[in-house]
Amino acid sequence: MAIKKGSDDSVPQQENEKTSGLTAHTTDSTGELMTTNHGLRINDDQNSLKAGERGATLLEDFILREKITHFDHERIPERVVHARGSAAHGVFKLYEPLSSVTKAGFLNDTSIETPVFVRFSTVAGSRGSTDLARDVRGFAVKFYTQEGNFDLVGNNIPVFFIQDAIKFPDLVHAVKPEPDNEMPQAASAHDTFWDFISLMPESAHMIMWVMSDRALPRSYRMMEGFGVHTFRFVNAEGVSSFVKFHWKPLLGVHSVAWDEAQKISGKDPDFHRRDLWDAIESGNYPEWELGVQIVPEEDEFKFEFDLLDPTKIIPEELVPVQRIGKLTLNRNPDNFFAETEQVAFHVGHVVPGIDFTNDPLLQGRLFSYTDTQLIRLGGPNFQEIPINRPIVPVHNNQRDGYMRQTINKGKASYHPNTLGGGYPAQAKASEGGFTSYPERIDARKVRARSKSFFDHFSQAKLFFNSQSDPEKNHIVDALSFELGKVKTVEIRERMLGILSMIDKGLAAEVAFALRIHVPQDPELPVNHSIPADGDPADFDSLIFESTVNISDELSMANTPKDSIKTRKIAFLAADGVDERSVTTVRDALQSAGAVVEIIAPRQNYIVAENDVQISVDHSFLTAASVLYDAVYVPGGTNSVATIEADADAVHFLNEAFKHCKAIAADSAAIQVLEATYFGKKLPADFSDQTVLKEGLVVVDDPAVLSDKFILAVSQHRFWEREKPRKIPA
Ligand code: HDE
Repeated sequence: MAIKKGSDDSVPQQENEKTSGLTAHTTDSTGELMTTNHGLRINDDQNSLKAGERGATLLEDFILREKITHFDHERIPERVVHARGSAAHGVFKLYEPLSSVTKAGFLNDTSIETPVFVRFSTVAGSRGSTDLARDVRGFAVKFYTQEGNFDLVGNNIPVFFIQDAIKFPDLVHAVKPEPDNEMPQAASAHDTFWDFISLMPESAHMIMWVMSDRALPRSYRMMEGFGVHTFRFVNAEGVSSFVKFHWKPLLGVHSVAWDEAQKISGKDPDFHRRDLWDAIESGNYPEWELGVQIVPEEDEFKFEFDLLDPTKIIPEELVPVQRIGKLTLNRNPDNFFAETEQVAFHVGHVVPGIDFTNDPLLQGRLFSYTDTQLIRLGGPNFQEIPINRPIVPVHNNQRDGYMRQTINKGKASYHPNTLGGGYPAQAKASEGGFTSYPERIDARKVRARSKSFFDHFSQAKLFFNSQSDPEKNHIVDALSFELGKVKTVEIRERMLGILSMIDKGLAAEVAFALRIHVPQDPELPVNHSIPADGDPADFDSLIFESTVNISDELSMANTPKDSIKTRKIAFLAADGVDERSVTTVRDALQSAGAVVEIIAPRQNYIVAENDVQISVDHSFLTAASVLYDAVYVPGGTNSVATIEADADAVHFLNEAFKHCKAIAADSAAIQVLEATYFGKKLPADFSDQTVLKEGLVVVDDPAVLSDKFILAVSQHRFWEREKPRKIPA
């Protein structure tokens, strides 16, 4: 929508419907003539102005200079953390009013569809780094509510490495590439990270999550989100309760294998970005339910952990998650830079009914986000960039600054005033004016941490104990990999000491891989970030008893596995393929919501046994097993012979087997499976049991095969296959 000339609004308003795709500065050049930035029509965009055809370029060429100058300034500083990200527009719809706990308008009115913009990210890597780094994922949601923007700036892991904001720069310096040689990119497997972590026992719980497969999501669409901190809800009567926010993906929580993640990083470093984009373009809109855990204010001290400690979860066994509404992402951005890069989130963007607690990490974040936008977006007017604007009008006496867009009318830019009629006026609470929750604070000023924050291990144990055996093995492997990349032996040993406080078996297995000893009877580690005059004894870790020993929600093994929607399935075929063996299975998989791609030795098409042409999506050169969820080999004598003899096709299957994916073959193609590494181990008969345990399906009737294959793909992975633990690919 164009800026309204003569409008009374002081800020140019964008369409009230954020979802309509039109924002104040949206432009579409279709059918338009080219102009300079000042509207002059350009006659020649191919040649600079010269003194003669072969002559020197003239300084006079203002068109050339304008174009090059703009280009020279195209980059802005990337985010200090979370630089690599992808985003989408969508809507949030509430199921039931939450008036008993919060007065937030968008959590009370079920008829409102609140527009949202969601940005997912990795933390450590640069803007151009791989999506598949072992890392926490950012999950930042901007709700454009009728009461202003509410930003839920969370992660896909419910706890954090540190308890106090003052340690954040240290954590980030430690995980970023090392400062002398800027290596490694987007990776925590190096000395400075583990040096820091091994001195910070408070990170133990988070480390368990980051070393688990949670740090390797299959898709942004298949990961949970968490607000991490305990926030406050406040209702219309002023009664407050504590709240933890959760996002639960409707497709379940799924991950890839570490070997796979590393290979995807080479084959398609945009894997998550592409997956999100493609899903939305094809109408498979990603969905999450918003969940809340509510704790009445009087129960603040009821738990064995401190609600203000961001290294702790509230186990769902103690406080269930109520699902209160649904988030649907239904539109890709029009312009990556204008929207995804320039969006500015801030934990301090709240609406009446949502407030903060004294979590010391949250308190520090309340400072950081505006501060970072000032440098990243170049000044104090970043809230005027279309993606950051609220859908409600903005009226205040803030003025000027770099790149100011708003043309404020009138003389009065101060309050109180009479020249402006006293406007803009303050809003009473009954008019939606924000009032802070009047929490009582009466304390001495200290630099200290509550003893209730000193239990660093009970929830790390809870997480580890709640994992399935394959998940535990993956944590052992991840730690063996990460510490195996650490060169300083003392750091490895110190970490083993920490791991032994979590689980002796875990420490022993990692020690075995590193071929060093777990320190004998290690003392509870001291937190080395103590004040200069502090007594280390005052900073000793404690171990509290957890009232919950196993929490089912913490294991991805318990996630829903009832759908193959949007799963990508590769068909390996060549000329001479049996057309029915392709189309019957393809139709069945597609009707169950999967995406099928045909991969052949060459691009474009293959010719089936019956001379029908079948289009090809990729050749073995442009596709890779790691980019698919499952593989199928159809029948047809010549196709089977070609695939069996093609080393890339056999490698494709070997990798799919190694990464524990469902594999199916028409029984007329069994010789292709026999040509693989795992061919030697094929079970004699492929019963339903085989499907369930091994994920291998070989049947001669394509219709029967489809049913069994769908069941296998919905299981996501058959990690039990890893038992022998040595599968080459
Ligand atoms: Fe952030 N964080 N953070 N963070 N964070 C940023 O803000 C910071 C923390 C999170 O997609 C920065 O605009 C401090 C926890 C996400 O644009 C910066 C502390 C959690 C994103 C910043 C934390 C997060 C950021 C960098 C410790 C999970 C990406 C660029 C006190 C609950 C948002 C920017 C997006 C981004 C500071 C800790 C989540 C520098 C000081 C805990 C998802 O302001």
